[in-house]
Amino acid sequence: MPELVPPARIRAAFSAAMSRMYRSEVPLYGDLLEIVAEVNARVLAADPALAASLAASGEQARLGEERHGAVRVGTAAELALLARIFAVMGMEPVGYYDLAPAGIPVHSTAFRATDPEALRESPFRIFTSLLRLELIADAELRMQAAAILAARRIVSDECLHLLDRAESEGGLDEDDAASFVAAALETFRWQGRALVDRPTYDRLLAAHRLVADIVAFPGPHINHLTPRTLDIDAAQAEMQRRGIAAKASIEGPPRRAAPVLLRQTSFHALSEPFAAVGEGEGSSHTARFGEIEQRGAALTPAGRALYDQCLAIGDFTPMPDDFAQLHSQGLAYARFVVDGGKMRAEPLTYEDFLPVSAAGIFRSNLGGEDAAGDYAGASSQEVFEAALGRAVLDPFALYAEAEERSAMAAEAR
Ligand code: OOG
Ligand code: NI
Repeated sequence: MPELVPPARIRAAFSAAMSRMYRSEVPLYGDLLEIVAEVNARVLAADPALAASLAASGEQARLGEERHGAVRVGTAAELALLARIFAVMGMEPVGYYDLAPAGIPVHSTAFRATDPEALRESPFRIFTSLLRLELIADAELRMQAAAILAARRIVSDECLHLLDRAESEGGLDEDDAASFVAAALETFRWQGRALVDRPTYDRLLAAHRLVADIVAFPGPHINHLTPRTLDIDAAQAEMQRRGIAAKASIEGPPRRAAPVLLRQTSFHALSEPFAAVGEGEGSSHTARFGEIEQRGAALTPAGRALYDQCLAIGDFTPMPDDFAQLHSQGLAYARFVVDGGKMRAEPLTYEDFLPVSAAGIFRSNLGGEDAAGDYAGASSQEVFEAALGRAVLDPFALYAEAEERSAMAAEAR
């Protein structure tokens, strides 16, 4: 029996391959990687305590590797297929994000590794959104979009074949894993051609820019890839200094001494040429961009409720700006380390996303505020899970479990 490759290694290889591909497709992403590497090196050199803490948690090693991506699919079948592909890489759907209240006709989950050890090996995650066609008002266009989506195939036969093998044999050997990564990558490549003619593209675009992005093309092209920085303000300033068209404001909490959750910024989407059916490469589509993020402590449900309140009033003073206080007040999760015989609580890194920030990122890359539709109606986690073919995992339960396990391990020492 050939040896099976651990899923974390397949995930790491896929993440690296995706990064190479995106760098060649969107060269500005390469500039972001450069900026983030420089800023991170500077922060670590200036802050030995932070460097020691990140080294102790194994996060320093993962830092240069760390990134998330985002893709958008059109049907339940496509979502379920991606879930199977990501499962081979040890990624499970965590959390439910409803973007409709923010005027974006999708709902989403994040595929990621769930236990701290696997996250250390490769934290790669992918924010995956499913189009809610039922939110498109024009019934005729809705039917046309459904027909286009039903006819396309986003995964190659080779990839499907390897997927079946991985599922029936419980994994892939070295050769198959390499072929699987290469085949899966093709699903997310920008192909520079539409499935539809120009008038149809224009009609989809008029319904919502996102509808065109999801429906008009052969597959779920990767729409951004995001490296993790230790100082997003410095990275944002450097983007502006280099003349990169950065988003005006940083999403998420303000700059704090004790970072929480997630802060994000992006550069605006590029115009990329594509060929509509019956035409040469005369059209252009604007959807793909670059983003950077800074990650802080994971908050408990109480901490998250406080964050949401602060965000709503635009004032973060009610949230203690000190990790020890956040933790002792039950607002943030901790990771326990033993240091000189003493147990110490360190922040547990937030591994997920924020719906309000995500909506801001979507909007800034879909042509501004006018990209917001008006979608009343209930959030539909059940519908999403039915499409996915399983329930999403509860992020809070994962953080609580990680905290508990680290406490047990620390006590045992
Ligand atoms: C996803 C936007 C959400 C984030 O970092 O919050 C996201 C998308 O544009 O498809 O990636
Ligand atoms: Ni993102």
